Parts: sequence; structure tokens; C-alpha cells
Amino acid sequence: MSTKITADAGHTQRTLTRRDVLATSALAGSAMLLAGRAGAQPPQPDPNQSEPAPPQPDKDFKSKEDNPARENVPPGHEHFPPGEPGKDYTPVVVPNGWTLPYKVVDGVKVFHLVAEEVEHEFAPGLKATCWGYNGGVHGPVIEVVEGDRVRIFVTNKLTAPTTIHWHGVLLPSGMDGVGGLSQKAILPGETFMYEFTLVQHGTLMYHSHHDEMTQMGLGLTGMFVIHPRNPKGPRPDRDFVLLLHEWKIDVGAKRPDPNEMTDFNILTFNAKAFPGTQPLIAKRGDRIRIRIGNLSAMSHHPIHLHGYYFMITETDGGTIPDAGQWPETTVLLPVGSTRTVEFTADNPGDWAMHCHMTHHLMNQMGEGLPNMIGVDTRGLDKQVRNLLPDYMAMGQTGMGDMGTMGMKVPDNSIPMLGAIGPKDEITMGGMFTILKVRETLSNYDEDPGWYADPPGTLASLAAAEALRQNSVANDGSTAPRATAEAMRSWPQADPGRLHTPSESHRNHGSHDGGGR
Ligand SMILES: [Cu+2]
Repeated sequence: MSTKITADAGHTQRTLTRRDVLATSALAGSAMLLAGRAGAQPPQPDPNQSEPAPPQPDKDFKSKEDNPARENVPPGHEHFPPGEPGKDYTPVVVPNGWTLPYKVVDGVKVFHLVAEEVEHEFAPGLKATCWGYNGGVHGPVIEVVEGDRVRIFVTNKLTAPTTIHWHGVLLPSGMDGVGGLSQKAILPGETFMYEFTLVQHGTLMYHSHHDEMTQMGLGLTGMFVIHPRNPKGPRPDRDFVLLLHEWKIDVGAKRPDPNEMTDFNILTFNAKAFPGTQPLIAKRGDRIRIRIGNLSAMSHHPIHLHGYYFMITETDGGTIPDAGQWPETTVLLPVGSTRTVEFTADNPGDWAMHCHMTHHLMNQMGEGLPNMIGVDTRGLDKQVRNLLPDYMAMGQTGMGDMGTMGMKVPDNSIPMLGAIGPKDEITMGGMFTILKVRETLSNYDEDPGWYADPPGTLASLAAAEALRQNSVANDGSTAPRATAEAMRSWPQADPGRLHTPSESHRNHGSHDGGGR
């Protein structure tokens, strides 16, 4: 099996975890400690076995100097035969994205990433020049199995130096990809080689670690999924991967502005803003896993799913033990982290999945708008149109009147929000997608269309008969109303009162009724 150092007889089934790596040295240490204190001792691992194996000559390479990573494999973590899709794992599903193919060379999985400029479409109508990998933004998902040995070539076809950092992956320091610290930057035209054995499983990421603000801001990011070699439970039927990001693309601009600090106007799942996002499609009863990473520049994203609660099962630090998992309907994705959620798709329908920061449900043109809610702008429109024929004041009743219907947008830009849905216009944009769960599906690759609500399960205009039977007046007059007493302000207690009762007494009443 995976480790030779299992002192604990209960651990017959081992997976390669971070704990194993740590346990290697801890067990060796405790074994020696016990040996010193007591004559009789339980069977202990041979401390010699936890010594790193002497470097083995590698027939792939001329000398160990060519391949320093090989010396750094933790004991007990010599690599396994390459894990195979379908056999050792169920491949992930990447909405709007793809998984990087590999070839096997002498038992090692070989990948090739090319950092380059990419013309990327965020949603129909909006393209920008970004930086990505292998022709796309974001980079393809690297999908591997715990115990695999990987060799990843990275070619730099950008005009700037770059590196790749394998976020959360346990590896030798020199493979960690921090420009200047752990390696020289990859200069334009150069190809670097990274090689390491995967000693953990989980949802991880990769990204440039050289001039990060610019390079990650322009899209040099991707997801790195490591399946367990020996999964604890059944595999998921649908294993989705989503990467969150944010961008500032001024209307008419051809490039995202990586200098932006606060005013991002394109918020994306796998580099697509709604309505450009591909839905997540599932059959009723499917075990669903959704792996989410966040490599936004500045924003954390509370991702909310309708119709379900899920368990948070994993972070980029590893699997959360069953006893530590908790149910949520919103999972917070801090910048630079991943979360994995799992649930069973037992509730058919079209379910919204979105960032709950409402400003992240908007596309371009959201900036610099005065608050016109409640203002009748019809006269204003007429006057301004004398100067600007297409002028339309925005948002008298909110931004919902600014969607796709009849509003022109400038070239190479998308409406702030909105797409035509089955019932009406969906007044959301940005970090929004849809989970479609169906009783029957011919396959997962076709959008099954909109959900057909079973009779009696669709909210709709109340019939006069229903209003009468329930003594509900259509003008709202029968609904309970907040009383002035319930809505009153509560004057703050005088803070001085906590310390000096005499002063409090003197000031008593100074705040009463003086509220603003
Ligand atoms: Cu958000």
C-alpha cells in the first residue's frame, strides 16, 4: 500500500495525506523517545525506514542534477502507476472550460502548459485580450490522482517573464514556482520543467507567481484537481470545477485593467459572466460535488445555491473530517482559497447559483450611476435627447429596467444584467449560473432546456377566489403593518453611566427624545 510506516495497526487502509508526510517524522521521533524510556515497547516502525531513500538514478535523465525533485520525495511516497480516468477516478466536469490531456512517459504523467495572450469572450458581445494558457482563459484543469508523478512543461509565449505556482500542492521548494525565491523566472521563449509526486488529494489551483497583480489579473490561473487514490466513499456522479475571478474592463477597452483595486465590473465563473455561463447539469439522485476556487484580485465571494443545502467537505488544506463538516447554503470563498461542497441532487428544477454580493451580479456599466430610484426621469430624458438622441436615464425603479430589453449598449460591451429566462427576463449578470436537475436526461452534454414545473408548483398571480377564501385584499389593506412602537429608535444608554453613576444621573435625559 501507500506507506511502509504504518505503526498503527488500525490504519490498514491508508490514503496519502499531509498527515502521512508529517507522521513520517513524528513516528520516527516518538519511536526513539520510547526506546530511551522503556525496555518493553510496542512494535514501532524502524526509524531507518523513515530516512529518505538514497536518490535512485533515473533512466529518463542524464544525472540527478537534471532532476533534483526526485531527491525530495517524502519516504513512503514513491509514486504509483499513473491513475486512469474512468478506472481510478470519474473525470471532472468543467463548465465553459476543459481538462488538459496528458501523455505517460515511463510511468510519469507529462503535461504541457503554454502561457500566452488569448482573445477571450466573457459573454456574447464582450471580448477582451487576456493572458491565459493553451488558447483559453482560464487555463485548463490539471486532473491527476494521488500518488501520480507529474512532469509539467511550461512554455512562455508572453512578452513578459512568468512562473507557475502550484497553489496548495505539497512539493519540493524548488518546484513551488515563486519567481526570484524558488526559481528564476521563465523568460519569453523559454520552457521550464516542473516535476513532483502528488502526496495528497484535494482541490487545488495554479497561477503565475511573477508580477501577480498583472499576470493573475489578466487571467493566468487554473485549477489543479487531485483525486484520492483510495476514495473513502462512493465517487460523485457529477464533479464540477469552477474558478472565480474578477475583472475591470472599461466599456470600449480591449484589455482588462489589472491596476484596478475596487471597481471590478466583470465577475466570472470559469471566466464567463452571465448570460455566458454554461449551466451545471445533473440527473435526479446524482451525487454532486462542486469544487470552487477563488483567484480574484480583491474580492471574497459568498457563493449561494438555491434549492439545496450542501456539506462543505474540503478546503485547499485538505478534507474536512466528517465530524467537522457543516451544512450551508452559502459557502464563502476567500481570495486564494478553495472550497468543495457536496450534496445529492434530489430536488429537480432550475436552481440559481450565484455570488451573494449583489454588486457581483452586475456586468459592465454599473459604475458611476447616480441613485435614480423613485425619480421620474421622463422629462429629463426628453430634454437630454435634444443633445444625445439615444439617451435614457437609468434605474428609476432599480437596475432591473436596464437589462436586455430594448436598450442599446456600446460596441464590445454587455448589458449590466439580464437574459431572457423561461418566465421573463432574469435580471442578473456577473457571477451567476444555473444548476439544472432533471428526472430524466438523454445525456449531460446538452442543455435540457428550461424546467417544466409540475402542476401546482409554480408561483403565479393569485386568483380572486383564492384571495376571497383567505381573506386577503389585493390592495394590501388586510396585511399586518409594523407599528410605530415596533419601529421606534432606542436611545443609547449613556456610556458614562457604566462608570460613574453620579455623572450618569446628571446627564440623564440628555439623549431622550433628542434622536435624529
Ligand atoms: Cu462575489
